[in-house]
Amino acid sequence: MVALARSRVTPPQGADDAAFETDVLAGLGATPKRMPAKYFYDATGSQLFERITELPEYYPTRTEMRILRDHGADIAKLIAPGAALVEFGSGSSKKVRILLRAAPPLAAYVPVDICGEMVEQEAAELQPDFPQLKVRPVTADICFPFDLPAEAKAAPARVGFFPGSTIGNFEPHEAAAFLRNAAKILGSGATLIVGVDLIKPAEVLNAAYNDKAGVTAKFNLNLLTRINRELGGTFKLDSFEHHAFFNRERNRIEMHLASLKRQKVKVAGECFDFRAGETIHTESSYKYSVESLGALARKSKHSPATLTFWRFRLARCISMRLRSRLKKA
Ligand code: AVJ
Repeated sequence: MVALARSRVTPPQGADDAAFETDVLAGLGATPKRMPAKYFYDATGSQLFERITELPEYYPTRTEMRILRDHGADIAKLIAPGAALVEFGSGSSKKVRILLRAAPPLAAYVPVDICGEMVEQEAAELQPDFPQLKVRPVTADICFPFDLPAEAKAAPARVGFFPGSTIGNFEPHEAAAFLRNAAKILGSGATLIVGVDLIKPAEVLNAAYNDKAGVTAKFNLNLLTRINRELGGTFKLDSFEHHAFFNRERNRIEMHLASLKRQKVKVAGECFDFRAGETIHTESSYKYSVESLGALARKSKHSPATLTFWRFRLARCISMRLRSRLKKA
């Protein structure tokens, strides 16, 4: 539990209680009602997500692990010896282990996650397996600028690692802003290795977000439990239902929590009305094509000239290399 105690020393940036309350109240006050997906990841939510990754229907994690195993050596060539590796939204750090085994000696590995407990604990578990590596966890919201540890700042180069199709949780304009923010954090000229889920048949997508065991439903509903606990909410969990479907027009999975009846809910002293069937849009998971991801990168002003795609035949995820040519802002 040393890891847990240490996590309190690192102040969560942009992920504090005040931001949670502000965002939840704004989201419930909006029409249609919505909630930022990043708030799924409290300790329980992070554990539930780990269970999702093991579900038979949920292919992205398994597929990406396979890509990393089959092509780890090639992907690792993007990392110069002595560089610092910064992982955005590191979660369980399972994927980076494969990359670390293939990578040259590094100045540091910096896992960054919004869930402080998770990032500290995973770092503590990773360290003994890579005794030479300086593991320097950071608790931060990756949507905002954050400070890198001294070892990473001093390194001659920084490489970002953003697997898991987490980029799909952002609206396209937010994803472009994320790329700009990552370039600012890593420094101009840095490389970012991104894993994205590709557009695929609706049946496959719908099954992945509507698993038979109901773990995704639990993950979705846990957001209400968190609001009840942290913001004095009065959500009744049995009067909301998990809805997930592929929106073909926008190439995104939408997750919603649907109110099963007309009801009032209080959060942080404010009252909110729900019609029967009204939903809170809790997550979008955008699916990309090689072309649409390239267009996004260009829009975010990362040089298209140095864009390299990793195409993996038969695989359902792709990784993309972006070399930021941003002038220092
Ligand atoms: C962690 C954002 C990649 O969108 O597939 C899984 C989260 N939500 N099942 C995804 C999630 C429901 C996941 N990401």
